[in-house]
Amino acid sequence: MQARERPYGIFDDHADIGSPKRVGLTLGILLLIVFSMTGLVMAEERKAIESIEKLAAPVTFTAIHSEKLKFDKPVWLTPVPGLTDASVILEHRTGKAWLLHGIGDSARKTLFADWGEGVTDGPWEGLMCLAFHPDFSNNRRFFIKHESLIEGQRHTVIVEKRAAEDLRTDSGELSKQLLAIKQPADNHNGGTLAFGPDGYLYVAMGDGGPQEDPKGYTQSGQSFLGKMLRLDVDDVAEGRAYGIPKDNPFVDRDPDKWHHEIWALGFREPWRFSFDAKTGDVWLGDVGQVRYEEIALVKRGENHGWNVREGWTGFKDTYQREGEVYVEPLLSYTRHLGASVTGGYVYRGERNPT
Ligand SMILES: [Ca+2]
Repeated sequence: MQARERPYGIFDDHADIGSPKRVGLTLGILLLIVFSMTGLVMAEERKAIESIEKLAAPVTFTAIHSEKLKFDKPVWLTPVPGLTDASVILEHRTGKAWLLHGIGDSARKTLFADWGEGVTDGPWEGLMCLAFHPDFSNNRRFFIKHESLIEGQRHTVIVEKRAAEDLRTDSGELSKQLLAIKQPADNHNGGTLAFGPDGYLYVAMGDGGPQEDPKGYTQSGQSFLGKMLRLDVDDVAEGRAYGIPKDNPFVDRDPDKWHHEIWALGFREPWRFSFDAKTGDVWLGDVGQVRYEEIALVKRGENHGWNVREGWTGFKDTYQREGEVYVEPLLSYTRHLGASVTGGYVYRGERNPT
């Protein structure tokens, strides 16, 4: 099954999605909180976590470079496949990507790319993420996500690029836009794109802003906003820049009503997510409106509730659909325990036992 034919490129998510008489939820938080929730009872009426027990032993961190090495608002770091001892660090607002060579006091940096000219610079807009293709060391393909002005209109774009043969810089040879998603406001643009263990590219999109998702984009199948998307960048459909995986959950739905790229929905500002290296599970931090931050375990086809649900409580019923199942977050905590949740990784090592 394929989505209806349409040229890849710019998608206008501001189309009138109708007024449903529809009765139709960030990780500096680490796994500390995730582990601390072990033993929580899944009950119908749950209250957000109000307190968290201290760990028996504090988590320790090791500096990956000296204080002399400076980065301007670094927002993402990822190792470079095919290179030993090298990572890429993205600068949020300058649009620059740096290669960090080595680790510790002797680490140094060289410029991987400067995409600043095409990247919108704002407190919530900028260069968000970079994902290397699973076979990057052979095909040199990688993907970036950032905000961009297209004919004066703000968009979030997913762009494919190719590294130089030594894998240490962007070659500049290729810049293929997979998606350009129109943004109603400068915030809530989502953060991560990453390849799953299935080889598909997952993209987390926020509700677009500005606050409370007033147009109901998150619950609409006609919008990319508030969604986890899943794209096939290897088996590319004719006339498109990507393919739709055959087992994406909504491929059997009317393509005029549901984008077939959607893998899960109901997110407000899914900033960082990661795959559990052992189980493949998707762990995601979703920034709350005012009251609750959320950590979610996301599975195929799930609706995580925003803006009908926030945390473990109701938020607004405007876009609620009758019979719709809203998946609750694994963990919901109030702001006095921390600011906007980021995301994190499942840790099974022994250096920092909990
Ligand atoms: Ca936005």
